[in-house]
Amino acid sequence: MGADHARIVAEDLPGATLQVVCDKDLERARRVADTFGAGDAADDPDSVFVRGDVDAVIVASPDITHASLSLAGINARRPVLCEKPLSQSSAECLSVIDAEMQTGRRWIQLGFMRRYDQSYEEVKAALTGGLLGRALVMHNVHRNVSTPAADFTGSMAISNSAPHEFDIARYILETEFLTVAAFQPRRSDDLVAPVVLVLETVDGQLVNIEINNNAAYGYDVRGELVGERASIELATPIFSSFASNQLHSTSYSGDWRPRYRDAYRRQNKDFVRFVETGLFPERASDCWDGYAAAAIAEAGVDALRGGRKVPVEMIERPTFYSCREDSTR
Ligand code: ISE
Repeated sequence: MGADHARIVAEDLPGATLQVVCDKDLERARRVADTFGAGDAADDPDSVFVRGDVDAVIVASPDITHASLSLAGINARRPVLCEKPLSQSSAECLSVIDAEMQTGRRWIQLGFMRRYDQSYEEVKAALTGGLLGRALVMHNVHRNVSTPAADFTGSMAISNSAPHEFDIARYILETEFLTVAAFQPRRSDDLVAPVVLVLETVDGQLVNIEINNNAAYGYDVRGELVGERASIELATPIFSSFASNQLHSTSYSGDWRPRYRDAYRRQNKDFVRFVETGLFPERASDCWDGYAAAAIAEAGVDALRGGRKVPVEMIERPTFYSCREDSTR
């Protein structure tokens, strides 16, 4: 993901310059920096945040480093686009929220890029435009070809992959979750089986999510929002279809990056505007959204382990995060 963001900044982000690429493996940082024409390479993230030639930082390192690097950005007063999740621990998310609130403005834009995907944009527009009537049920399917890391577990399907659905459902329905139940079938092999989650919102709606990190056939994200009068379904952008031997076929991407290429570009353009103006983007997710995703995931992991429905426990939303416009309060 870091190399992908470096490419976006270098090739597709007017107004931004790729200044330095940082990785704990300095040689790898140098390779990416050379590939995309960055001015420099580094292996010490803390030094990068305070450089005079760095205005903002994109964090795309392993999940467990996201909160500490976001705190480094806040302490250095540098806007950060942090890949999801903010943290897999809701308590750690609260420590970042505390630090950000103490500065009086938002610094962290979180990388829930599906908010910038046109198919979800049309789902949200259909609901806010009154075409569906009251939203009742949101169905979500999220399938990866194979687990993104060797040590991936069913719990990580909930804490690493499902946060995309937690966030996009909250964003589209403009609600919070009350409870979560989680189930897992048994595979015939030792691969991580799909996890099926059923969530209740505080507004009496249902959201179900299938996370399958070992779908094998392709990267496949589906969704449907069912209202009292109509429903709307996500469509996956298809740019070509193949016909041969009396067969007609289209292809799946191998992972999320081709499928959400445009969403990442649009998200990162909003980040550049955020850096330039200090105005937090209306559409973007922030530390509160990161905290909510972590709290829901923690309840989901408990539900999977305990085999029962679990309440989603969250603090009261601070007013600091309730309005979406100006971040420079
Ligand atoms: C990965 O971190 C992502 O963000 C992808 O969008 C998601 O599909 C994948 O499951 C995650 O591991």
